[in-house]
Amino acid sequence: MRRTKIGLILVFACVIFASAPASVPAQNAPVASLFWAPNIFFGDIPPGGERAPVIVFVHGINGIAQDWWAPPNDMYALAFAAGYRTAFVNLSANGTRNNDGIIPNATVLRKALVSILIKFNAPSVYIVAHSKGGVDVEGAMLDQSFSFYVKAVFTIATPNFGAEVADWAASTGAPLSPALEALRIDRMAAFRSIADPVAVVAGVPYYTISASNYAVPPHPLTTITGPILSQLTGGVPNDGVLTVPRSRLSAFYSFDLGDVPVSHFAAATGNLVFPRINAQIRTLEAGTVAFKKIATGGFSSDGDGNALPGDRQNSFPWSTQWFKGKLYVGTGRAFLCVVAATNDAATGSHTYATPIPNVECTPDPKDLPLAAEIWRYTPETRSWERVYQSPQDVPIEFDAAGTPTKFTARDIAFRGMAVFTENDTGVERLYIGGISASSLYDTLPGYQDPAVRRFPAPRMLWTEDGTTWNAVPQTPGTFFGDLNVQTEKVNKRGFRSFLTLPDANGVNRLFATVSDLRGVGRVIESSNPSAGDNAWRQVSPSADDLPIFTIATYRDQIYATVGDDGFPNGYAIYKTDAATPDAADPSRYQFMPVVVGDGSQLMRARTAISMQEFHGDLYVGSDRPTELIRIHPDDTWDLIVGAARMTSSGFKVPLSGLNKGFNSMFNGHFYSMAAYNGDLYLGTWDWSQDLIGTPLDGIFNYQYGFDLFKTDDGVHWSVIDRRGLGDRLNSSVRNLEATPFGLFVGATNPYFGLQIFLNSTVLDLNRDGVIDNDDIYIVVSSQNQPAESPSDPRDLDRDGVITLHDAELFATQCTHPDCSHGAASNVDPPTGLEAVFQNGTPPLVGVTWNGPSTASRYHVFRSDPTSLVDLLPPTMTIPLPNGSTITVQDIRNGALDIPCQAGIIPADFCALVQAVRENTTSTRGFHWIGSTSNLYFLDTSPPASGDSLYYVVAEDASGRISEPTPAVSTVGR
Ligand SMILES: [Ca+2]
Ligand SMILES: [Ca+2]
Repeated sequence: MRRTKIGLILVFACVIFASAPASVPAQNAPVASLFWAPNIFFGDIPPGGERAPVIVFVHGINGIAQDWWAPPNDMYALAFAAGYRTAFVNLSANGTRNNDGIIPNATVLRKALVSILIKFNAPSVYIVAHSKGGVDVEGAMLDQSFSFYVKAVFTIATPNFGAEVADWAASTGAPLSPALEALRIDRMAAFRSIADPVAVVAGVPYYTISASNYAVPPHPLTTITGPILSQLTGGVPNDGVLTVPRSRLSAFYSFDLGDVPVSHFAAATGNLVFPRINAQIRTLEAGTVAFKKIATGGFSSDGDGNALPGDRQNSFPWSTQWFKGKLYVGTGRAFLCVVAATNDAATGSHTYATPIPNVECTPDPKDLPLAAEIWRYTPETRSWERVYQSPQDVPIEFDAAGTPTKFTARDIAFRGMAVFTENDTGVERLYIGGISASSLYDTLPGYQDPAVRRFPAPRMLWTEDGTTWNAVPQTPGTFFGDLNVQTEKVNKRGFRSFLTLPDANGVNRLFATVSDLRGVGRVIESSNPSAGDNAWRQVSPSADDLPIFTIATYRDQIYATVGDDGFPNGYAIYKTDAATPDAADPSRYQFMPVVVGDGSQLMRARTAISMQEFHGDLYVGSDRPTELIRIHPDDTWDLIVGAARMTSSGFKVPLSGLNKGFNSMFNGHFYSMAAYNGDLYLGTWDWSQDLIGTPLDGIFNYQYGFDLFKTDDGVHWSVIDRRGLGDRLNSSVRNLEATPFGLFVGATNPYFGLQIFLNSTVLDLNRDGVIDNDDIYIVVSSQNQPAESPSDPRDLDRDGVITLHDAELFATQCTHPDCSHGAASNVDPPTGLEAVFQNGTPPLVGVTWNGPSTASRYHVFRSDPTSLVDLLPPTMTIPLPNGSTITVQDIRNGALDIPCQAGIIPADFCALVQAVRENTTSTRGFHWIGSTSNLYFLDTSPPASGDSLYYVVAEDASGRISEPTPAVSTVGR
């Protein structure tokens, strides 16, 4: 059976391998479908483009849909060749040239979008609009049920601030068409006063392109109006209908993609504007192309939309682990409700009663659905199953006789996992650490007297087969049984961080941290972990003295991140050989400082969060203020990302040139890291979406969603995505799990449920951008060879030998169902990017790079810093967490310094306070600034502050775009 199947694949692979690449067929003209609506024309679907991004084209004043493909316009041809699905809307239902006003056209667009989304089965679209079509789109975007499905809008020569020509026409006294009437300057000013605030809150980016030369090509209207307009405006460039500045939009939600030197009616020509639109969309799409969503809504559906029995209350993929060829995910439930209820229990506050936007908490916190779940993904069948659900057996309400009347879950989250090889049997088991509900409920009346009843201890479970789960024994009076007896100020509410490390005699030991709900705790150890009870012991000092957050193995020792509120001088890194006894308490191990806080930072990171070995160094990411350091084998260390600062080992500047948070004050944790396919990946927790519903919502909403970065050398970092991989309510990358089948991303979404993504590029053996028969052929032709390393990607089952079984597994992971060639293909990105700022009038930035030989041109992108002074006016009032308000100027004057230092105000808010105090700059999205066939580009209009970031993409002769180079800063040059 297996041989037959593989034989067929082999034959097929050889045929494909030997054949010449198929030529791309020419596209047919878009056709309207009476079924969907006579005014929507659908373009051909490009080869392999069944799931490609969709672009909706909207014509301008006096236009029709055919304007986009009637010669000489090559817009549709270029969009098809670049692989997009396309739809072209006629704003007039009867197909005549349209001169209607904004409201009727916006109504047409709203109806059309529904049809387009259904026809393509697409989650969202890009919109490209010419002239007044852009204003019509902005009108449709006033409706959230429209803007929700739009990823970005490109306007070309759109009279966003009206058109001088409309005012002239009105001044003649002649009756105006509704379209022209709408474009009068005072009318558009009124429209802007409505549309701008809505656009700011919607958070959908606009990209504007202007037309600047009324004379090219000659046009009966613009050759007459252009010179007059130029004279009246003192030479401001115009397209014969409007001046360039009138086509731009507010910098709060738009990016300017420059001018094309043609007149108004020629500006929508494909070869003039499509290359920059394509480059911009490709870079916006880069993350979601590389990372496929395979589960969403807290396991309420898989990546193809098939229903799963999870729900949105699975907020957190709090632990992930690869075990026996499958991925396991432990969830945390109803996270923001738990935080509010915990806060109430700890402080007596009533934060639980305050509704949180997009979050459903039960009216009574004792009814919260908290039973944590364990899910399993089988890559070869691409299927998910729930393999465990915590029992609902902890009493939290009692009647007068003391009989329980209400119960909650035994485990409200599974926060850490590890694979451990048992010393007696040699079998591998998966261990998983739970969190109890004690932080919510142990202050309830039934738990006031420990002699009567103690809240149950947090549990640890283990499994050999992935479906049968066993609890580690916890007999009261033993070490493991008494984890609910609080012996230190830092509580024991659950397990967080796990690792395995053999001792000098080769005896395997499982280490775990026992922590409070925040994750601060101490290290315990066992060489027979499933025995529980007294087979475990604490091996680190008291968490009150050495508060440990995360542990990791580095050079056969255990490195631990250390810190807490009040811990002197900020976060630290300690290590232990897990053998030498502590002089003060020989029952514990000696922990030695590696990196210690220096106390010189205004605001100090409470602790460090993540650790990952890469290229022989240990990378460590911190809590706020977020910085990334790397520790060398001799325990010296570099600052990679963060504010230049004095440290206990001298003054350090960030080697990457990137400031704290990768230049975003909202990156509150460098949360997770993984080494995968030659790169180090880093995902963040971005707290900006906590501003939803506050006055700062619209100002910062372009920041919402976690950030994801990668580097191949530890110093030069590429931005994969800054907006949560397509969902801006994805607040953090809690786990990155590198596996033989790819890199899994566990994304927290505390609003609508966690999401899981998979990057499979390690299986693209010939690096052409698709997993297909060519890659299978490479595996088949290496059969019976030993794997070159333990992580040889061809040895997919990791049995040490490349066999037909590996090829068969490869065949389950193809980009397209039949393992045939896809349309997508790789272009190598440029290398060696540098940006040099030259202070002068005007300032200039010279950008240089080396190009791949296949590139025909390059697109340069820039991300501009925005100063908080410019974003937040001094008189703006900001509500405090306690309900009172304060002005920006008060904050700037230091009114909140003491409450923040004392920890009275939540850390998120104090991060904002600090940002205001320091006038932090906030980085905006990358936008296209120019194209060239040279290996250099001179940016003649950089922000004067000079601290922009740049990256470059390469485009080959067939219009394919590479992934971006690492982003480089001009700072410090
Ligand atoms: Ca391939
Ligand atoms: Ca194998």
